[in-house]
Amino acid sequence: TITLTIDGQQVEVQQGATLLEAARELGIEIPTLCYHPDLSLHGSCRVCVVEDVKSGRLLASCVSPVNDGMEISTNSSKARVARKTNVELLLANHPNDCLGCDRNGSCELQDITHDLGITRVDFEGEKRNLPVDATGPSLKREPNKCILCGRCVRVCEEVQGVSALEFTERGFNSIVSTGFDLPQSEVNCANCGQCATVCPTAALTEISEVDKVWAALEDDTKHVVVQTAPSIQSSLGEEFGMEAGTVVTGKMAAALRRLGFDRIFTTDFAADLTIMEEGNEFIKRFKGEKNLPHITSCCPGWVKFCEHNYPDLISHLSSAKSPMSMFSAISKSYYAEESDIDAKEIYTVAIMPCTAKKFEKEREELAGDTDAVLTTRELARMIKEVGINFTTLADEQYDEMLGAHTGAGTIFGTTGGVTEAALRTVKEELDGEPLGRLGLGFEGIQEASLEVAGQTVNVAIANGLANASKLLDEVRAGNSKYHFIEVMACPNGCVGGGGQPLPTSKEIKQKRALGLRSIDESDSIRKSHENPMIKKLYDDYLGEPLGGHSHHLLHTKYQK
Ligand code: HC1
Ligand code: SF4
Repeated sequence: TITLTIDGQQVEVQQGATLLEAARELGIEIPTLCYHPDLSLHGSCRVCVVEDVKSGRLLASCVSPVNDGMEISTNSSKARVARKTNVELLLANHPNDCLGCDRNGSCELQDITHDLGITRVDFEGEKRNLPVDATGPSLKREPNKCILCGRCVRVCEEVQGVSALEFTERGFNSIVSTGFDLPQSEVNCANCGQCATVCPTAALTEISEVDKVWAALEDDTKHVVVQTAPSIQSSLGEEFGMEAGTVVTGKMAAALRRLGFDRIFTTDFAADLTIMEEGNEFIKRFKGEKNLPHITSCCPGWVKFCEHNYPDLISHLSSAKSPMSMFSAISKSYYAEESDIDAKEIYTVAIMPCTAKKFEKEREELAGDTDAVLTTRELARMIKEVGINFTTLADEQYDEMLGAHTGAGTIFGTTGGVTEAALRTVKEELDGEPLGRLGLGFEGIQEASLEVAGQTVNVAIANGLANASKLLDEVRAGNSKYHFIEVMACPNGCVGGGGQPLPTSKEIKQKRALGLRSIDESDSIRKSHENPMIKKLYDDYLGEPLGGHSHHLLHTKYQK
């Protein structure tokens, strides 16, 4: 270990620790911008400078390793002036439109400016006037707001293995852009939005559909149904100051009703439906030893990544539509008929933790299913706009029919959940025995083996696209031992989605995941095939899983 002094307090840390980590051990908060706990170190913004008292040198604390006997001051006047100057230089060429900015209130540059007591900027910087890329469908890129921290570049390369973003040009003209400066919608971007979750400013944000949804709600000719994705139940509260992982399902239902939605339903219902279709599809493939490993397809960022990078493996993807798209298809067919509403009047809004769901909605194979997708953050904006006091709302229930859910559908929102939900149904269907505990955690790749009807089933779960590639390379090479692979594009699954509340980190995502697990554990029905409304849907309308009616409504194709 290494012993050093920071602001007069002695601290002992492991060799190789950084000054930033050592200071945090002592509870000393040094501001940072380019640093992100889940990414590699960069050290470019120099907002985290501290003074090495013996040499008088300024060190970027996020990248400087500790040395024995060091004396560090985080708040000497030299360190404070340097830190302030570095932030003022960033502000000198930053647009001054905080009031109307998407990240007003959640911008890290704004927070640091405030915390450092910067009330005016004395440097007259030249402002950039670069075009905004809002060609969509998921993300808006506003280079004028970029502070070149490189977090988006790093997450896209290190966590996703996509490398759709890069630094281009030099000096004052440096920007983060796509290859050949093409619109983000025309490159290999998966639309996952991880870049937007690590961006400290509004240089990367989702394309908002809030105005479209307000217009639908105000249109008397439309019957507006809303579905809420599984993972939102344990994250939406963060937007209102609640602890990550707090279950707010009841408050969310109440808020949606106050916003004027005609029916409040849940994607959890459709997740159960996906299990019925996809579970039976897997059983068919497993028995026939065809297209194995079976790979899940409910995550649109993953599907896009697969289409770009592994088009040769598309036959392994489940043909089942995602729960979101299944829900929308059922809302405009079965629900419309049962409720005696003209399907053309039904407007389906999906609240998703995800930016890629905006892309999924626009896919030509799924055209007409979902009318609007709002991220968790966009829903929070609507709730705030009308002044609903979210934290004091009394719990309300989902509406009947497409509001019926199980614990299996709920855990879809966290890594491993789709696999566990599928196996609960598959195992019972094949050998009549309930599934034991899979004991899944949070690692980027997890695996499990289980005995089903006298045969071994090997499953693997990947979250984050770089991890998915490792499993996919084995499949391509013909040496994968797995029968079932779950892929979620975002770290930790949908709880870590690109549309979730900010800021975010591994710890926050894990708390959200535990929130979902707690819903499952306390649910009286925990298996998709036991959802009473799912049974009724098959009895009254669909017939059987993988039947003709299901195939037409609930399955899709992919593009090579
Ligand atoms: Fe997801 Fe899914 S779990 S993809 O992470 O299969 O977005 O929450 O809604 O469709 O159910 C997202 C979450 C979500 C779908 C389901
Ligand atoms: Fe990369 Fe995902 Fe951002 Fe696209 S959305 S640039 S894939 S991080």
